[in-house]
Formats: sequence, C-alpha cells, structure tokens
Amino acid sequence: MSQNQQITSTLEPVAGNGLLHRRLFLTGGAATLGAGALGLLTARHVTAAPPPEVPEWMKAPGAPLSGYGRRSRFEAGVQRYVATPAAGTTGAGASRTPLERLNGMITPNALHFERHHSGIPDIDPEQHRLLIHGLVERPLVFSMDALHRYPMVSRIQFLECSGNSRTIIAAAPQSGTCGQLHGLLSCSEWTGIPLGVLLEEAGVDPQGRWLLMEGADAAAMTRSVPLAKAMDDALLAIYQNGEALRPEQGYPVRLFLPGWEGNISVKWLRRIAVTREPTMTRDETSKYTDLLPDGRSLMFTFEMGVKSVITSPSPGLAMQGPGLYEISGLAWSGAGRIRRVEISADGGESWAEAALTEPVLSKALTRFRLPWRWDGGSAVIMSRAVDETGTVQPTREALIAEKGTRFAYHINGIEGWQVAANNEVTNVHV
Ligand SMILES: Nc1nc2c(c(=O)[nH]1)N[C@H]1C(S)=C(S)[C@@H](COP(=O)(O)O)O[C@H]1N2
Ligand SMILES: [Mo]
Repeated sequence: MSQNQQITSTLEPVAGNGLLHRRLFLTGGAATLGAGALGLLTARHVTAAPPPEVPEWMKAPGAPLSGYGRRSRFEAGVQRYVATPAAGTTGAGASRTPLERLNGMITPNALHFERHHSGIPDIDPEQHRLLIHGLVERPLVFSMDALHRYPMVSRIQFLECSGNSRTIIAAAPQSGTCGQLHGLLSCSEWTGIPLGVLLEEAGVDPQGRWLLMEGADAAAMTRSVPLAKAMDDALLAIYQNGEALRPEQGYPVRLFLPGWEGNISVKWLRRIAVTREPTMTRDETSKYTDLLPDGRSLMFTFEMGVKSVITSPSPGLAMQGPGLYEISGLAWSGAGRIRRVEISADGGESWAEAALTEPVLSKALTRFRLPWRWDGGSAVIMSRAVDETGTVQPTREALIAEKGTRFAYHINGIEGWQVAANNEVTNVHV
C-alpha cells in the first residue's frame, strides 16, 4: 500500500457519524503512517513558509533559576473549581479538578480535587503522631521520623469522591464543564508504607476484624475499614507525585485505599484502632450510605464502579468548525484495570473501540483517544468503559432503574455531550 492509501484506510469510518479507527493513536501508529497522517489532524496548513521572525523572548536572556518551580503565567486560568464553603465554615466543601484542561493520566498536585469536612489543618510534622492501638499485642506510636524509616512502595492510583457526578441523577441535564460535573476525581503516584507492615508489627489480635481510622482535622473524621483491605493494598501515603503530600491531601500522612470511595481514605491520619466490629461512625451511617427507593440504605459500599468521561470535546471547549478531532477522556474502575473503552458519536446507535494510552494500570485513570471527523452537524458523543472483570459502565437509565433517584453516591452512569452546529458543546442525558 502506498502511504496515501494507508492514511485513507486508517481514516476510514468505523462507526456512525464520523468515528475513525483507533489505529492512528496506537503506539507508533502515526509514525508508521508517516507525517502525512498527522498533518490531517493539524488545524492549519501553510502553503509557503513565512520568513522566521525573532520573537521578543529571544532578544534578551530569560528569567533566572528558582528554588521551586511555577507554571507559565499563560496557564494561570487553569484552576480548580472551588464550591462556596458551607455557611459558617471556612473550608467545609469541595473543589474540583478541571479535567477538561489536563491531559495524560496524572493530576498535578496543585489541581488535585479537595474534599474537607472542616478545613485543612496546619500540621507540624514534628509534633504529629500516629497511634495504633485497640485489639493489638503492642500498641505503637509513630513520629513522622519513625515512619520515614520504613520501606515504601509507589503506586499510580485514582481517588474519586463517592459524591462525584451527582448531577447525572437530576431530571434535567445540569450545565457545567466536565470538571464541574465530574471533577471530584484525580490520579497520582502515591508513595508510602503498606499498612499491613505496621499492623504486623503491632500484632493484630485474632478477634480484630475492623480498623477505626481517625483524622487530625477539626472534624476528626473517622471511618471503619475491614482488616482484609488493610492487609491487601492499603497505603499510608506520605508522598504524592514525588513530593510530600499537599496539606489539602492529608499532610503529613494519609490513609489511601485504592479503588474505594474517597471518603474512606482518611487524611491527616492520627489514630488506628483495631476493633471487632465496625464503629458505625457518623460518616458511615448518616452519610456515605446509599439510600434505596424503598427507604433502606446500603452501608459500606466501598468500591467505586467502572466509569468513563470524555474530557474533550466537552462543555466550555468550543469546537472550531467541521474537521478532524481527537475524542479523548478518562476511564477507571475500583475493581482493577480498564479492558476497553467504546465511543459513540451518534447518541449510542453505534460504537467504536478507543485506543488506550499506556500504561493501563489497576485502579488508575486510563487515558483513551479516538479520531473523529466531525461533519459540523449535531452529534451526541459518549463513552462506555469495560473493566477487567467484564463489568460494563451502566447507562443512566439502567443505574436509575437499579438504584432509584434518592441515592447520592456511586454514580457511574454514561453521560453524553451534545455537539451543536454552532460549535457549542453541552451536557445531555442519554
Ligand atoms: N480527616 C479527613 N479525611 C478525609 C476527609 C475529611 O474531611 N477529613 N474527606 C474525605 C473525603 S469525603 C474525600 S472524597 C477524600 C478527598 O481527598 P482529597 O481532598 O485529597 O481529594 O478525603 C477523605 N478523607
Ligand atoms: Mo468524598
């Protein structure tokens, strides 16, 4: 095949309304096809190259070195979406990650979402202590210096608040950007001590089945964790993307429970009590339970379901007329790896498989991409993730049929973006 034929076959539609084969975004795909294929994706072609101009920033030496870096001033508009705090508090509430302004799988620390029940404590690491007690042979107290001497592991994993995407349940689609609607979601490399190591040192009594976790914030937030999870993949995280945790994320040490609802990853961790039974704390009884249509509630629904969102195109990012676009987004599952993501550009009539950007890691955000030739007409784009257990992200309808509309957590239904001929993108229920 000649290069042109190859490009043409690659750009052949594979599903309705202009979806093209993911081959273009698979490793080396563009390279194999040659620069011509990429050229098709660039917005503007120049017929004759203009003479190179010397811009201002080449005419004098640049800024000096600095002890701690900062982003370009031209990126200053990329900010978390900060919700107004609850009345009478300074910091109870949430800020959301601007998902539609980022790319890749890692959330920069300064843009990690926040959820605090009583603000961010200003903890002096010298004075901070972590106590392990209760049903143990040897109660232990750790200073941060002591914790730093333990062997550490690193894992790239997502954190999602179980209250994320609540607007899907609303009868009418709510307006907002991808981050405003789905941004209680971030992904970092977390480094710290496997919790099991410290529990073994303390010696858990055979009657101990649960752990009470307590934070050192003014809310003294507490949750009960099954011992099995603690011994499996629980981490006492001390570093986030290579540097010490941010105060917002639990400095100097937080619990991190991969794949589970954000609430249970207790920040500013100061106490672990080994118990026989769950303690039934406020945050696992009056809150963070799933209210069913019949008035009963499910408790301890820890795992976050398989889910995906398209970050681009998405509301607030205007289209630039008909042409080739990359549909890109994030998929994740509390059960493990993402196996497949499918995309529809015709409101769910037909689907095409997206390319997954390596690495595809267990309980991490996975970036997906698919080329799309938009004809400039009205289109509804949506994504559907499947995880390694074969579980498929449910439709909004199926989710509501199963759980009703009174629950407020674990909302993982499929949402659509409506792309309109006037270049605007808005949220639609599909
Ligand atoms: N001590 C303490 N831990 C906490 C919270 C809190 O308010 N206090 N909020 C919880 C909730 S509801 C979520 S979703 C996550 C948010 O973590 P982040 O702020 O690092 O994104 O922390 C959890 N751990
Ligand atoms: Mo949360």
